[in-house]
Amino acid sequence: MKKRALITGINGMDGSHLADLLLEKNYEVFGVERRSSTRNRVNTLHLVEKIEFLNGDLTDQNSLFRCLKQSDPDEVYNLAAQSFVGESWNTPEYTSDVTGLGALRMLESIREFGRDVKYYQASSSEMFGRMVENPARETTPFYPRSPYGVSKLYAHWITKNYRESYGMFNCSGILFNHESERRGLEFVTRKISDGVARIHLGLSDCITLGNLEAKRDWGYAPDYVEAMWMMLQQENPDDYIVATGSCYSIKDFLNEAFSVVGISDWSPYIKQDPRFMRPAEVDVLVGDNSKARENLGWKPRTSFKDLVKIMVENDINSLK
Ligand code: NAP
Ligand code: F7E
Repeated sequence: MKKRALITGINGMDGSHLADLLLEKNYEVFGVERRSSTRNRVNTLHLVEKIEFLNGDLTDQNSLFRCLKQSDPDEVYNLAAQSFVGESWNTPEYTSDVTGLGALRMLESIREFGRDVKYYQASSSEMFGRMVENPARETTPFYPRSPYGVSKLYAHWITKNYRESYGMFNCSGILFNHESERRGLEFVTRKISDGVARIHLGLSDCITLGNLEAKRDWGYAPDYVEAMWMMLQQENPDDYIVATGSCYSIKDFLNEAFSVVGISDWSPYIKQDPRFMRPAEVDVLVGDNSKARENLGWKPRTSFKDLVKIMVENDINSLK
């Protein structure tokens, strides 16, 4: 019998990559999308005939319960969130509702549903924020620096608490930044890859950014969704860091991205604007992936250089 998976955030970057992976593994895939005036299926157009879309919203518990009844899943991947850190200062209450309480609503719905369902929670390296240990491990204390990070921390702990309180098979993947050609355009990597492609094609003459000194541990999303799936295939539920172990600055990303189009001095093309600075910045994030390597047999397959190249070349081709 085919396994059945329910994915929230199906139209997001990770949701669409995870659906690709699970279809390859012969799952029946159900994707939860929220209602919008115009459908946002840029990342999932290729999946329309292959998966079933269900209407649901993380702010509405009954809608989640209905999605469970309609899909009767073996595995639930809770990937939906207000996921943009910068936006979380503009909408802290909404972010807490969706990103924090949304996880609680899904867990409560699963409890109410009453069948054995394995649950994956999309936790984030933003929970480490001002890192108190470098690289961060599963045991490193958290110190979130944004309403988004705080909301994810709530979701993380409630996932763990429901595992301990009710014996649920709940796993949190503490994923460090991961990117792909399906990344939203407001995130810095895609903003740069799109900007470089536009400059290369003569469609634009600059990219306006915020803090260029921040450092991130960037991996490739299709590698990372594999770790999500692996966590739910283990004998026992647990939490894992998923990261590459290396980190690069925004400047390094710019170097690499501009070099794809043969530009070595990118400074004339970059403007900085305080609008893109954050009230509290996370200066550096890097993770230790030893536990995922040892227990899951997971490792990242795509280098930083290849990631940047994939993104820039994809944007050039799409814009052409
Ligand atoms: P994403 O592209 O922003 O996707 C988030 C998805 O959540 C979107 O499809 C969005 O729907 C959906 N969503 C937002 N609010 C919702 C609501 N109220 N009800 C139902 N769906 C809602 O994010 P991503 O990069 O794929 O990340 C996936 C998950 O991993 C998120 O939880 C994110 O916070 C977390 N995470 C991401 C990273 C990373 O580096 N990418 C790292 C760690 C953790 P619309 O399409 O309608 O907007
Ligand atoms: O910012 C700096 C910005 O918005 C990265 C989400 O997936 O990963 C992501 O969150 C860095 C920050 O991602 C611009 O200040 C400079 O230091 O691409 P970002 P993020 O905040 O790291 C974590 C792990 C998640 O969980 C989140 O869901 O880049 N930066 N200039 C800029 N950032 C943006 N967005 N735009 C700029 O112009």
